Amino acid sequence: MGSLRTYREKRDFQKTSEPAPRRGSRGGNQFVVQKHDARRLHFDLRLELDGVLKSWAVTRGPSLVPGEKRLAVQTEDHPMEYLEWEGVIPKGEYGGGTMIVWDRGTWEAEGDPRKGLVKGKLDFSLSGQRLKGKRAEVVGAVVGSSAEEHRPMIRRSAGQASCIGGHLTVP
Ligand SMILES: [Mn+2]
Repeated sequence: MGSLRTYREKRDFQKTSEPAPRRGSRGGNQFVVQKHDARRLHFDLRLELDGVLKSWAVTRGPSLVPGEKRLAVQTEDHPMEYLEWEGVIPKGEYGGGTMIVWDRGTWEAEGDPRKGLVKGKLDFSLSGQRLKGKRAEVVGAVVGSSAEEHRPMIRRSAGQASCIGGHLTVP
């Protein structure tokens, strides 16, 4: 079950233009990948689950190389409004920098994603604008169990790198 408490605690909504947290409807399976030009450029992967966006910061950009690993660090759950949020977080605030939506679409878990998150292993595919179709399908494995733990995610499908923008290797 997701919680937006940490998201709220980390931010001053008088200062940041990010959305104040509200829980969304529970049935969806949308995802967003945002490009976040913060202190260090990274990508944020967010998967809708139970009315919140489960989130990971991916410290390097998408890779076109099947099997290549990307480090992903789980961050606090984000509110549904973040699916379309773009803007500039003021310097000095948490996550200060520019955020743009890099890709959006739907995701599909293999098996029960709640169990997967507890176990620290989440297999899924993405179907977005950049990351779309069978060839661009991305399957990720999240390893680790604590929120603070670094979670390497590995692209396990052998899809071809033919889509526009490449695939995320996953995140
Ligand atoms: Mn970020």
